[in-house]
Amino acid sequence: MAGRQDQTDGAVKERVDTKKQDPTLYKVVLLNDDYTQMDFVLHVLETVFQKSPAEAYRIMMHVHLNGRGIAGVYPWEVAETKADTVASLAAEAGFPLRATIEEA
Ligand code: TYC
Repeated sequence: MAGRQDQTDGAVKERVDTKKQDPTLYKVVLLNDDYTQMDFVLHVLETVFQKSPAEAYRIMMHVHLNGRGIAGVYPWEVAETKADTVASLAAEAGFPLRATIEEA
């Protein structure tokens, strides 16, 4: 509407978002161990990291053979939540599976 203003006294409202946008991305890295069942790792990759069954299998085998592998890349708070979820699910299931976070 003409003449309608979101600002007063000529002060322009520059920020609408309440959250600051941090462009830095972080890798959630899954670590291999000798005890976590492969099926459990597939379940975690499919449910926490939204991977297809084929992609989950590829990542799980990569971690199994190479010691570590990227489960996903996210903004900090998302990466932290996913790594925490891996830790909770693993503890609940009695597996030592671990995920770490690294700057991408
Ligand atoms: N190495 C495990 C086994 O042989 C499988 C495994 C894969 C564990 C990936 C952890 O992040 C992992 N049962």
